[in-house]
Amino acid sequence: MSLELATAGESHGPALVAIVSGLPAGLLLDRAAIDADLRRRQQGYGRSPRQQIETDEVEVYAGLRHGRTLGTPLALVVRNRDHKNWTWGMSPWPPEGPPTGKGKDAVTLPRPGHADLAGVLKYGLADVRDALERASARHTAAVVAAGAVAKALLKEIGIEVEGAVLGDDLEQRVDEARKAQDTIGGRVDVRATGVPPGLGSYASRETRLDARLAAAVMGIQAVKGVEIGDGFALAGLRGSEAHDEIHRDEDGLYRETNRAGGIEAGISNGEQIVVRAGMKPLPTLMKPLQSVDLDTGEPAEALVERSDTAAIEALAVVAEAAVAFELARAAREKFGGDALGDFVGAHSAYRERIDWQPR
Ligand code: EPS
Repeated sequence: MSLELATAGESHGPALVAIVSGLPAGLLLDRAAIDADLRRRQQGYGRSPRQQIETDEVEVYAGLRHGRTLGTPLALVVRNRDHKNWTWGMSPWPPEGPPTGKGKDAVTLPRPGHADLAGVLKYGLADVRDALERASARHTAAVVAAGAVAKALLKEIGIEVEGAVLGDDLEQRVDEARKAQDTIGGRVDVRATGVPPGLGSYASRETRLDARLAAAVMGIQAVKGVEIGDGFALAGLRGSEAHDEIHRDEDGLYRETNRAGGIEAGISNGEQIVVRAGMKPLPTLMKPLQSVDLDTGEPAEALVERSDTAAIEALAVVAEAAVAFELARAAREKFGGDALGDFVGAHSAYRERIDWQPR
């Protein structure tokens, strides 16, 4: 059984869409819990005025009846309220009437660090907007909606996932950057508890849980680095300092340290899963960097438009969702089942076989 996520949607188009397939039937979803995660994603310090326009809420178009999954593809939609200001500029069909509203003028000033230049070259576009709209981190609302569903599934087998910002000087850094008309990045970590040993496999690169989690988190806009556990710091240690010794007491096997971040050889080992991510500073600058006007070929300053100073708190929520979805995928592969009870039952039987309980 394979849990999959497909998303679609542009930043200022009508809506974002997420289709989650491979869920078992009978999972109870809580609309308020999904909406609460969507709100958490929007509320971080340093976000753009766009967040005052949006109040993200999930709508469900398929796969759910009376709050329970049907075991069929679940179709989630998050509308872009801002689309009303872009109805001409982002009309899916050829717009009627003269150009009006936002997005009516072509963007030709690519921002260093954004998708703008690589996107227009790759796809042969005349308007940078055709590249930046899908590349926008607005997309992460769809990931968070799907992640909330994954968290509901994981909860059924006792797994909890939580993301947090690393460093406590966030607000000061945001204030200073905003004053300087600049932007910042930052670091987050995501911890998953209750993950049994045995998710993922060393059999191949595609099945390794660490590789899969790294890809899931690296796939989030603006992420430039991912670590599992102590990650890069392990490279500077000796083996005797780096590895987590194995002990046993009356409750079973355990480790006193968790430098491996809960994964050895691509398989969860029963310890807390720890994934860290580093985010680059956001590329839309109020004091723009040097660029080239793609229309004239002349030097020009990059595009300036409404943007965030920081989105690091949002990243903590999005990375939590991405990690939850990947763990749920790995759990679906291991425990299978068309009905929720089959899935939960297989997990219980497996735990009994390996005599493991979360600490
Ligand atoms: C983004 C630019 C900004 C952000 C957006 C991501 O959008 P706008 O140009 O509409 O102000 O607000 O993030 C969101 C809308 C969101 O919901 O997270 C970008 O260029 O990536």
